Amino acid sequence: MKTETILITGANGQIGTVLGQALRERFGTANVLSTDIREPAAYDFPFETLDVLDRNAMFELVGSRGVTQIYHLAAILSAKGELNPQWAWEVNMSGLFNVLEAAKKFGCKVFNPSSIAVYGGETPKIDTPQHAVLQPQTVYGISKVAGEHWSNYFYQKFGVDVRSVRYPGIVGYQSMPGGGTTDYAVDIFHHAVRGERYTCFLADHARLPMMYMDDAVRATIEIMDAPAEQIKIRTSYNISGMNFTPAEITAAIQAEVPGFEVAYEPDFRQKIAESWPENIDDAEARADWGWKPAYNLPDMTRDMLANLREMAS
Ligand code: NAD
Ligand code: AKB
Repeated sequence: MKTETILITGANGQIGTVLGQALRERFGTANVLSTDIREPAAYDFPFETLDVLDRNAMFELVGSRGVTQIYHLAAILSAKGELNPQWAWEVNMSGLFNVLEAAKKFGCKVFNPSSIAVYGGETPKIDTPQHAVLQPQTVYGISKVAGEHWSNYFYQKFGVDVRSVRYPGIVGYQSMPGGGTTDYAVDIFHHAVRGERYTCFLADHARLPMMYMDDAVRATIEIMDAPAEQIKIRTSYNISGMNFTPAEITAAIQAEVPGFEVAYEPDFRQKIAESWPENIDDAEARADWGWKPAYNLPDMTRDMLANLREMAS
């Protein structure tokens, strides 16, 4: 087991819940400090309440615990961000600044996730290349573009070892999503397992890049593990898993759950989905640090249903 001292921000969210467990298995429970503004309902691992906007509290924790790696997951996602843009900007930008400044002061390595939400406007939507035009249409996307560039700046100017991937929509059974446009792809499974009809807030044809949680956690650990010279992009790497429409994921679930019904009532999130790529090209991540996804839509569907059924029994 490697000796690192880890701090996770936003650890009580969709990804942090699962990544935190993976990091505890890898580095030892005592060496991973989970933090969030919300305390988990129940936990048996080190946890502290931390608002990422509280710079003094963050510096105190990072310094006093001898933190060597920060996984910065605290953020306001796309749909929630559109409902309160100034709050989203403040949390996403000032929170990141506090992490980068703490990393600079205490010599930490940082994981700062970005998103497919950096794309929009004139960006090609099919096989969107790594170095495409970035014209995000949401405050969340704007904050992710700015955050990518600030990460690169701290790397170039101060040598802070910041690494990042542009996650697609993440689907997992272990935790619920926190206010994004891709959340439907988790909700739909919970309805299917409960035997309920699902009303989807995106249109049936809204194709988006997606990834199973296992792949997302593995990508995070692999990019953080890679030798520094292999990380040639210090803004953020495209990583691809799968892509599907609501109609396609419905059909995949119906193959396992006959009679499952879905209705479509697109709301404001449909416009956000329309601004994002349908699938992205991740050639650089594959070439530089060996990224390769393991799950496709049928594999993910079977695994989601099996795990949710087991959790319900
Ligand atoms: P989430 O919304 O599920 O969790 C975010 C967590 O941050 C929440 O637990 C929330 O309580 C916490 N938080 C909010 N404000 C805070 C503050 N001021 N101080 C401390 N904590 C605060 O998000 P997630 O899906 O787990 O996403 C984690 C990261 O991955 C984010 O940067 C997000 O942009 C990125 N990402 C996620 C997805 C996805 O599909 N889940 C896709 C692309 C990128
Ligand atoms: C969201 O929908 O906001 C996130 C993301 C793709 O960044 N899941």
